[in-house]
Amino acid sequence: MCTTCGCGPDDHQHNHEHGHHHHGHHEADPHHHVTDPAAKKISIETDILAKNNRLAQGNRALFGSKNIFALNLVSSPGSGKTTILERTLKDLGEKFHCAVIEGDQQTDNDAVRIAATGVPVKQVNTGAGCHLDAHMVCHAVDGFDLDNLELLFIENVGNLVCPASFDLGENHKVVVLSVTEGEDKPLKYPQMFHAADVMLLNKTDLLPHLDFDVEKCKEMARRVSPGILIFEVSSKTGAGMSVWYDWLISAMR
Ligand SMILES: Nc1nc2c(ncn2[C@@H]2O[C@H](COP(=O)(O)OP(=O)(O)O)[C@@H](O)[C@H]2O)c(=O)[nH]1
Ligand SMILES: [Mg+2]
Repeated sequence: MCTTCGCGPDDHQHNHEHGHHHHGHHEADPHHHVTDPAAKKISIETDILAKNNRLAQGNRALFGSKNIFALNLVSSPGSGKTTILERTLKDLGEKFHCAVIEGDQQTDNDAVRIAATGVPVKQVNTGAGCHLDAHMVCHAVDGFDLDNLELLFIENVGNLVCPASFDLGENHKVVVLSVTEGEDKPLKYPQMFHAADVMLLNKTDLLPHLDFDVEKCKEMARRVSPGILIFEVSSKTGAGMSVWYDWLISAMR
């Protein structure tokens, strides 16, 4: 058994194919006679999310006890998460003790980019998995000096769907949308924009070449998430990044 989160060796591959609830003891299985495949699917999803939420609460308690401010960066592939992190770490890395967890299905390309900034980084490859979960994060932070860590960035797998459902124990989800993706993405992927507290509208340096309507995009984001904070940035030129830093520092304190 793992001493960090209490997982057993079979946990990672457990497919819950009988729809059992696993609360650490055996009990009457309320789904034993379920034959409707849709109902069975919902039951399995509920199991997975309940387990994830439990582990996320553990992560949150750990981060809280160590005074670690954790941000979960989510977006579609290529919106600029890693580039935003590279610049943010260059600009804030000397003020705060930072660390990064890099989630990708394959390769350690992003971890190599982050390591070049001098900040400790841990790569998590999810294989076929389309999101990070709280269990992966729980193990990934194990390697960091948590007593001295102040700011933890988690770059999620590029995907605007699944990461919305998986709490990692972070303080805030930060969704990155780049102006090349079209202003309607908040309406198309409302769960993600609803789950995020902050939206970084990235690649604003490209606006002169595009028809992208910034105000329309912000209005669409606020329609699905009225309280969402929106910062317009270019992680390439650095434009707008100081406003993002100001928010980050005030939210940490
Ligand atoms: N023009 C422009 N390109 C950017 C900006 N941010 C990122 N990129 C480019 O977008 C591509 C994907 O960026 P990356 O950070 O790897 O995205 P990720 O997949 O979300 O981590 C790279 O070629 C970056 O150089 C930006 O603000 N402006
Ligand atoms: Mg990346």
